[in-house]
Amino acid sequence: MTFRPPFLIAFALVAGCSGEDGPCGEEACAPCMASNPFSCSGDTICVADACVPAFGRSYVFTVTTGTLPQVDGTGASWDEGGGLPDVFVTLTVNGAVFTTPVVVDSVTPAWNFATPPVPVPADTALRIAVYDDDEPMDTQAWACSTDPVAIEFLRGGGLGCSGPGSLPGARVNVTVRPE
Ligand SMILES: [Ca+2]
Ligand SMILES: [Ca+2]
Repeated sequence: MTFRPPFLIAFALVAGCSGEDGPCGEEACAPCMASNPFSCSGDTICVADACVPAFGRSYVFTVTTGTLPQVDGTGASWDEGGGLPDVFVTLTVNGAVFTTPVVVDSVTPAWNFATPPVPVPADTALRIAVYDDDEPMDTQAWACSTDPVAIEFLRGGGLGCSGPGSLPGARVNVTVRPE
């Protein structure tokens, strides 16, 4: 029992020391304005008016909206016998898969589907894949991958995943914000 108070004091000193080391170490993080996220450079993003390390924190990804052509990449209708696409999107972050609901018969689907907070370490692999819901098998319309995920995506707060040449104008939009 006699050794307990000194031990607690030592522990408090260690905790206090690490608490003073902010996310940018002993230096203060560079200031920035949320309205101009690109005022941060390197591997940093603007959070609460300071450029802080982008990686090693969690983000919420939101699949917002999409635009699809009336027909698929082969020029055929999306559904057998005719019909607009029934679109859903999968978002894969380092192997964790998040799937939006299906929006039936739409070339302008809106999901506004948000993931729970997802950890994003450096060297994170991100994949966005767009599907038409079909029986017996869903058809992948197009997909985009970024590995490692680009700092510009995290910093800018979003990206679009566009279809290939046979799907001109096809696009799905995804936003990202730190937790
Ligand atoms: Ca359909
Ligand atoms: Ca379909």
